[in-house]
Amino acid sequence: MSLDEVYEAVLNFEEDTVKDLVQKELDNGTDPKTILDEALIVALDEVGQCFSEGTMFVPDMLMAAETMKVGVDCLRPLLMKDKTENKGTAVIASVKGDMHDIGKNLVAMMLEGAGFKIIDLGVDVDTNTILDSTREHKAGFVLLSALLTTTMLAMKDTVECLKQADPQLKILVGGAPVHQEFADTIGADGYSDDAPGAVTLMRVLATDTPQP
Ligand code: B12
Repeated sequence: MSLDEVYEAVLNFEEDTVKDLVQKELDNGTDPKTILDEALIVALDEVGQCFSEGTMFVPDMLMAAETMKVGVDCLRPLLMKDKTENKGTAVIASVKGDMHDIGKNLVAMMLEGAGFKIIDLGVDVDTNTILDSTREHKAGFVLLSALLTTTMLAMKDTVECLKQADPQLKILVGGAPVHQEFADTIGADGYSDDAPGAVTLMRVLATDTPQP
C-alpha cells in the first residue's frame, strides 16, 4: 500500500522519491489530510520514538524532517485551496530557544488556507520581536509553538509579557509537550493538539474579537 511507502520514505530519508510517492497517493484519490496525518506525521513520530530509544540521532531527525517537508510541499496547494477573504491577522512563531518548525508551519499553512493573514516570524523568536510584529501588522492573534519541555518555560514568559503589554491580544499555544492544563495555567486563550484544531479555535476567537 503506498501510504506505507510514503511513511517508509520519510523514515529512510528518501527526499528524492517522497515527492513521487505522495503524488502517486494523490493520483489514487487519497485525501491530502490523510497522507499528512497517516504517513508523514506518524513517520516523524516514529523517528522521535527511535531518538528516545537511542536508535536514531539528531542528524537522522533532521534528514527525516527535510524529507517530510518535501512531502508537505506537494500537499500545500491542496491543503490551502479554501483560501478566502482575510479573517484576521496572526503572528506565529516558535518560542525562544526552539528550532522546531514543522508543526508551526502546518498550523500557519492551514490558517492561511482558512483565510487568516499569517506573519510567520520563524524559530527561536524572542518576546519583543513578537510584540513589535503584532504592533507593526495590527495583529489581534499570536500563535506560539514549543516542542521542548525546556522551551515551554519560554512560552510561559512570552505569554505573560504579551498579555501584560497588550491584554487584548488573543494567544494560542501548541506543540507536542503542551497541553490544555498548561495553556490554562499560563493564561493562553486557547490550545489545540493539531492544525485543524487551531483553525477551529481561531474561527471562534475571530468571531468574538473585533479586528483592529
Ligand atoms: C524533527 C525533529 C527535530 C528537528 C527539527 C527540524 C524542524 N525543522 O522542525 C531537529 C533535528 C532540528 C531537532 C532538534 C532537537 N530536538 Co527534536 N524532534 C524532532 C521530532 C522527531 C519531530 C518533530 C515534528 O516536527 N513533529 C511533527 C509535527 C507536525 O508535530 P508537532 O510539531 O507536534 O505539531 C503539531 C501539533 O503539536 C500542533 N502544533 C504545533 N505547534 C502549534 C502551535 C499552535 C499555536 C497550535 C494551536 C498547535 C500547534 O499542530 C501540529 C500539526 O498537527 C520530535 C519527535 C516528536 N514526535 O515530536 C523530536 C523532539 C521534539 N526533539 C527532541 C529533542 C530532545 C531535540 C534536541 C534537544 C536534540 C539535541 N540533543 O540537540 C534538539 C533541540 C533543538 C532546539 N533548540 O529546538 C525531543 C524533545 C524532548 C522534550 N520533551 O523536550 C523530541 C520529542 C524527540 C524525543 N522523543 O526525545 N528535532
